[in-house]
Amino acid sequence: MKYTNPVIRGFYPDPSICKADGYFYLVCSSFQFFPAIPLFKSKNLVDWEQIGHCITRKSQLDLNNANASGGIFAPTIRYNKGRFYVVVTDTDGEGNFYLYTDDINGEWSEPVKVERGGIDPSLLFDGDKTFFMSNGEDSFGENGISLCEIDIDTGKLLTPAKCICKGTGGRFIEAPHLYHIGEWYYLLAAEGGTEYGHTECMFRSKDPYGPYESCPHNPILTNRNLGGYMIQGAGHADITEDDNGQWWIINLAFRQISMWRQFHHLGREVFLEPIYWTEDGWLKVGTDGTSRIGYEVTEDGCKAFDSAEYPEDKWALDNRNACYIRCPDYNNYRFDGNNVYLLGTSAKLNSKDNVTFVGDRQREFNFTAQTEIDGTTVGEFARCGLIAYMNESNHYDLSVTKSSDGCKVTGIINIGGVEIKMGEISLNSDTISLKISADANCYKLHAKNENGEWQQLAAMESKYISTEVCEGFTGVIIGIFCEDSGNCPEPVKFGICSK
Ligand code: 6LW
Repeated sequence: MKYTNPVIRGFYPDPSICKADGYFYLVCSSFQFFPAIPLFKSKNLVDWEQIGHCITRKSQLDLNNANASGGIFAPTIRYNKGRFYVVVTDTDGEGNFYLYTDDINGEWSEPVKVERGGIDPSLLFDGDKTFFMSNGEDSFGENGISLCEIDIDTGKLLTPAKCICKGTGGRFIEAPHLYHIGEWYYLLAAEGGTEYGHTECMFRSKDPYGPYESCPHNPILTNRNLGGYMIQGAGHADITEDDNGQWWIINLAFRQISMWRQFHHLGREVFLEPIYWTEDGWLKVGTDGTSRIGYEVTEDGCKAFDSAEYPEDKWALDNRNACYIRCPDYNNYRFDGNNVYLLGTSAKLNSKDNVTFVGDRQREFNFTAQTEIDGTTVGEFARCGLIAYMNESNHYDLSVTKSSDGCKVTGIINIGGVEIKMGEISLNSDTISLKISADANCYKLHAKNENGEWQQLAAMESKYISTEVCEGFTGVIIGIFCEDSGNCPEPVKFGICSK
């Protein structure tokens, strides 16, 4: 098999994987966006299809006032006796809980709370026991990876939580996953933080509560020593075995905007490497413990390759991938064929309000997004448009408002909460065509002028909406939005150019 990383592209961090009935299933973090916890399915670990989300109902999660890069962190998916479980942290509200379903294509349960602190929870089903782990303080105030037993029917703790591992000395030991393989309990955990120093480490013990010995070649995975390499930040991993007996690790990593420019704005993405058991029962990742751009994997081993043509992508809104911010009121959205109707409210983009916004992740550096707004539907007090959105303080907008003889379009750059108005054009045509195009380094915002030609209204470097500048854990989402401060707003009609 030959493939290119990332295998899931765009902002889908903290991947966790399980296998059931010949398929692999994968979940990721979603932070302040709703629906929450994207869920993917694959036959071969390389081609993934998003089949839905685990959290689709407000009764499962309240993201009102969730912070940007707060909300839902680091789910783990596991399968046991015909049932799927996803355990996760709501960092702005409920803490740790799990959901379950017997039908992976159907709805998930209401949350079952686990009264344990920490983040990055995980489960191990082991005989008739269910172990719960997270990183943070144990029941005695000790910090590290802590483990306890829970009753999986109620979420109740059956034992106090005990710190089982403090790591190898790197900062932020997190993302624990425990596996019972043969006579060993293997613990995988990330260290170093989710930036350029990120690593994945491995430990083992014959008793789930330890003591754990550290793998002699820890970290088993890291790109921290690959200077001038596009892929950085590899860590936060989970492992699985395919039907041919080949083992695999999936992890997050990110693509810098170029070899020597240490900025990333597409978020942390999903990477895949083959892994191999050593004779003394440890894992080696890929060719040399790094996460590479591509692999060719045969029965004899694997070869890594370090360059790939990154394709161009066109944005299209699809109900399955659509992201809303915090707690959307679905009454403000109507999808009708290629058209989307957005009803603006007084909620503003530059706030933690539930602004009317729907978008999809940007998956490639080179891409174009286009929409046509029906200018006759833009109300006197409305502001609507097309946007490259990192969070409420950092986004690049094509903003449409009503003017005396039609509409005007303004290119607006928001960086660090500062709004900079760039070019503006007035139009008296009924159709307002907007386009955002980008390459790795730069976004360009255009509108069609009176002569029907694309006119650039703003251009800005991608690095200003990168994680290194804006902080946080998310990536750029391309969306359409509508605000309306009038008393009786009408929905604005957007024609979305599909792929
Ligand atoms: C997550 C932590 C991490 O909880 O980032 O990369 C945090 N690792 O494990 C948020 O995604």
